[in-house]
Amino acid sequence: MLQCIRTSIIFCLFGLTACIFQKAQEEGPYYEKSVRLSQGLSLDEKVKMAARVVPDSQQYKWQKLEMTAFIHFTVNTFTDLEWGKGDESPDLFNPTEFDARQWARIISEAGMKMIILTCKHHDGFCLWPTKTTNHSVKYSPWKAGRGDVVREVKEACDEYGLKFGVYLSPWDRNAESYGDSPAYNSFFMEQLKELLTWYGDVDEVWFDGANGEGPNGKVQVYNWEAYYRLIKKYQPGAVTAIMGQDIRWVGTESGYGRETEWSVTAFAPGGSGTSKNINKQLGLMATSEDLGSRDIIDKADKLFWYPAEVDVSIRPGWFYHKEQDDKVKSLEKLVDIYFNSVGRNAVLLLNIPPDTRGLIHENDANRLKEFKTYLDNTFEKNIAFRAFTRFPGARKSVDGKEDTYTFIEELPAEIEYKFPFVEEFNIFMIKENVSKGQRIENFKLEAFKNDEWVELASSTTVGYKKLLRFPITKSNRIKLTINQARDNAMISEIGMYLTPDSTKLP
Ligand code: FUL
Repeated sequence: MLQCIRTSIIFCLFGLTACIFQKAQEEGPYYEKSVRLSQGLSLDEKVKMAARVVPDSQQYKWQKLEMTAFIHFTVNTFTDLEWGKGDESPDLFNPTEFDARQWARIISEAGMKMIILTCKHHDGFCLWPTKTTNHSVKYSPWKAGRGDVVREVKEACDEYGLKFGVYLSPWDRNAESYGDSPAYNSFFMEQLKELLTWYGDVDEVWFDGANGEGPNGKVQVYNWEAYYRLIKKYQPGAVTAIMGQDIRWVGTESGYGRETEWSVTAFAPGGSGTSKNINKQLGLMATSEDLGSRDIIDKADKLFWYPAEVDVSIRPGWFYHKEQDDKVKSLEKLVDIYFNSVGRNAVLLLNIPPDTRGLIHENDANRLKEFKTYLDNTFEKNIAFRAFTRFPGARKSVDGKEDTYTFIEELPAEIEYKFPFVEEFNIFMIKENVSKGQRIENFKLEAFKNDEWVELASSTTVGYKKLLRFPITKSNRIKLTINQARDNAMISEIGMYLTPDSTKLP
């Protein structure tokens, strides 16, 4: 009898746990990278499908990098130009103290996780000893033509634990074949193949959208699909960006993403004819304000996981210009950019152009140090870590673990968090579990002050990470309200922080 009771209790407990466990889960399906919306679906059905479009593993890994670095370096560095004409002599390329390890050290110490190098910019000069043209480092005086910038950068990235990406400009103002489409496509693919096969792992391939006419006004028709196939063949782990299939240009070069930034868009990736047609039909461009609202979803036949990358230079130009030495962006500006890129569901790609010595200039290096110190001091202590909460499962949003999350079925949901002491804070962070899709459409944050709830901030989308700033507030209770979501909401983490110097910075 006793045994029987014991067994029943165990069963009941087991059932209860299973029930609680089930509540924190949801049934599929999920759609990796894209989903087709068949005709006749209601808007609600379409929105639910949008909520279940998820990144593939490469896109998810990429998103977690948060901050990455761009390096613009080529003959332009020596001619003081932004866009070389393509007729520059390789003799011009001669950095006197070239040191890729200095770049990688400064960049990794600044907390960035990858370097994307302009292996070839629009002027066509190749930073590696390519076999495809004489317009390269091989024909320059640097290291008597025996140097290879790409190799040195890749080796430095490996040494400092950084990922490595290649920028290869499709537009080439030097190549004779440019504009003779089949000939240039095979020339370009040969260059791409060298970059993909000579240097080990490549993590991102960046195809610029800037494009001009070839000699005699000839227009080059790129074979994007063939380029993508080549990348899949030789570097299946790489993401392709901008005129690629995985990562979207945010649409500005100012460092600012959208407040409402959906990683699921109706905007079709890449440069293929099919994508162009879809985008033309929907009237969408990378710069459009809205790429993924309910209105857009309603018109779309297909949705894509296509997250945003925010590229911006630390100086006014993409390339080094001596007269810009005192125009390195201020700490305040860099911090603002951080909150409006990483803090708006995007990855920041910050350009740091080496100078004619082949070194990152002291002014840029010092600013990056200040930037890192600011970020460390700000995000060192999460006041909300292990906060007390009665909302079922909400402790998982303050446990400091990425892979656990608070699962919310009923909306609106009010989640209150209580801290052991009254604290000061002026930054709120919230992250969604985007491995299961991006869903939150509207939320607000309040603090309990003088016997009432006071609104601190509110916003629309969350995605991988949203950061919101507000005046310094003192309290030991905050309340997060998720007003609207496309499906069950899943909050992987929240944070409350205090900026170290809030008089200087917003
Ligand atoms: C643009 C280019 O034209 C600029 O020179 C720079 O490389 C920037 C990142 O992309 O399209």
